[in-house]
Amino acid sequence: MPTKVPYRAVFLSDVHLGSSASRADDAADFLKHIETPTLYLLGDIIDMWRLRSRWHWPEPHNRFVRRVLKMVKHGTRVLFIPGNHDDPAREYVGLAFGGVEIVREAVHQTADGRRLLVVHGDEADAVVRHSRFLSMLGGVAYEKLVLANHWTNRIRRSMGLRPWSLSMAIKSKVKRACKFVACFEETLATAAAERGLDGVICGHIHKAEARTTTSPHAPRVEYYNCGDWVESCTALVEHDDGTMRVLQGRTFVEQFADEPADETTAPPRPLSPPTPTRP
Ligand SMILES: [Mn+2]
Repeated sequence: MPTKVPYRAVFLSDVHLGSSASRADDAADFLKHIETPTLYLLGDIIDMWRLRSRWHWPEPHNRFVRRVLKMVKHGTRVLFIPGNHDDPAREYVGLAFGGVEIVREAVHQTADGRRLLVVHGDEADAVVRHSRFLSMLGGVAYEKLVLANHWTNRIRRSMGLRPWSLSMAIKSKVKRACKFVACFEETLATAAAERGLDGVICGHIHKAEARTTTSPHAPRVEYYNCGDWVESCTALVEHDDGTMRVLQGRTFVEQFADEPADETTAPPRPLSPPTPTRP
């Protein structure tokens, strides 16, 4: 019997099953070593956008699903809040599949009485909310831009002009991304504050966080983001006293390293680099 660490609640999001970038195996390993009365799956668990264009479902993705269902069987209440990548599931809000309850959002009460809004977070992402098409175009457009930059510079050089630097363009893109993250956090914290709640727990932007916001719009509102299982492999846990903490999944699992492997052995990772997944 593997050792399990008990938590009062566990939150994870953005596993992106169905995408080659998903670290489903790491996520399943993590679930194997925790026990909790309540598990929140905060959206983008299944990447239906990706599956629609190409079917990809290796064994570790099943392993993750089996882990979740096993937890249900052992008495864990599992709440699934669909995200933008698994938005077809939003049509099934109010229903349960295999004991997994599908809800639009939730309010989690911590051991010390704080009430936290639990959402995926794409509600705060204006680009995604107003035009999913535009955001899909964004990824393709970026790849095209890299290619176009090469040819643009060849032409510019042949005309005696200085090459146009893509790295400069990327830097400004990064600057805008920083602003976006701050804006995203503030939007959600404000939404929680407006509803008289103490904070928010979300995913979506693949950036784990646990902090108290200090913006004038949302003074002293807690902002938690459980990160993702595409790159960072992080989860958010609540301890028995109500303390919330971001856990790095792989570091967490390493403490159980000498235990026997799971019922299924994972095939080796593909050698080709996985396709990046956007929030
Ligand atoms: Mn998302």
